[in-house]
Amino acid sequence: MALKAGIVGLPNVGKSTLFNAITQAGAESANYPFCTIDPNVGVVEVPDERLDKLTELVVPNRTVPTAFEFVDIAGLVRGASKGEGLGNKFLAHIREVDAIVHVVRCFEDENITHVDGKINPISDIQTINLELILADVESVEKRIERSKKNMKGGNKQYAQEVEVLERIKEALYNDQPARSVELTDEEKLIVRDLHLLTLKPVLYAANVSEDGVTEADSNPFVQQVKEFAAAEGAEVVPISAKVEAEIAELEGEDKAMFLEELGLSASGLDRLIQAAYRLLGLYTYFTAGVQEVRAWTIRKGTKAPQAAGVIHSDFERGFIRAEVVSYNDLVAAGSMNSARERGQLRLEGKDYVVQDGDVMHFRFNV
Ligand SMILES: Nc1nc2c(ncn2[C@@H]2O[C@H](COP(=O)(O)OP(=O)(O)O)[C@@H](O)[C@H]2O)c(=O)[nH]1
Ligand SMILES: [Mg+2]
Repeated sequence: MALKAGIVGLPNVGKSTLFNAITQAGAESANYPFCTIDPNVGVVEVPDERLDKLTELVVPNRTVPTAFEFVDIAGLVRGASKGEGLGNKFLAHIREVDAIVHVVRCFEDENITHVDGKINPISDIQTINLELILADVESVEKRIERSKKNMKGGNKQYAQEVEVLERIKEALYNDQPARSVELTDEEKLIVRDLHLLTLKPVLYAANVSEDGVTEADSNPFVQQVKEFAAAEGAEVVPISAKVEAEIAELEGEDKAMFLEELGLSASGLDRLIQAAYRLLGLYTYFTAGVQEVRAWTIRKGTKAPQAAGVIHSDFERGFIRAEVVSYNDLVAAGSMNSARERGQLRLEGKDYVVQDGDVMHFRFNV
């Protein structure tokens, strides 16, 4: 399961700089065989305090965080939905991602050209959003036309489809993204195969100048982005792509010293990765053995056998049951044995819905 967050934004806002920082920060590729081999795709490990705590408790031979992919999506310019720049190619790439990280230029630098000649984060955001909306209008209108033809056969399903799509179309015509339309689970299913761009969850990465990282909160550009995002219910992560690229080249003590010089406690990259992971709507469960303590990613609502299948298809095929203890119970008990003595180790069957933070041990037979 390779979940992807796509990095979008106007040219020269710092997308590639951020992407390079992400890939340099590096993930042990041998641990993530699912990952795509593509220069525009980078694997990121998800920092998780719970994994650190479990490592302290179990003292395993190795610890493996969970991961997902970031994609650097180049080529979005004004007019992309009409084929400008890389146009449709860009749009096809963005259809494949599960969430969008929208990089917004909040740094000033005379040497770096802005496509519109001046820094204006809100106008930049609206330019990108408009292209995505226009692309969706095209998809929705096409589908409405087709469904209306099919409706003549008397199939109620098409009438419902048209009703939902008309609602989305109206939002798009009002410059609102498809995600602003309230949809039931059933309706979401109806529109799913359209892969609407503006239905994908979004977070904004406000790229600030290297000397403005600690004052990002008082940066008026960042403030504007925050106000805009708040109206949409979206999150903003202030970050300096350039600083992150420099941090990514350092290790250990050098890195700590550099962060301290900048007055930062942790890299902005970690905050961005965590925010993107939340945005993907994912749960993490853990396996904790002496060989390996490891975090695994599932979608909300995944049942035990399918969760086991993320580790290996044999685990799913031959699933018998799972021993489960919640992370909080395990940490409070201090060890697997005392959790068992306290009766906090549960045996769960194939209908168990795995919860975020579950520590699982699977019994299987193939
Ligand atoms: N001063 C400054 N320059 C930056 C920053 N982030 C990116 N740049 C520069 O802006 C230019 C365009 O960046 P790039 O990442 O290629 O933008 P992209 O077109 O969005 O991929 C490069 O010369 C970067 O070095 C930043 O935070 N501050
Ligand atoms: Mg680029």
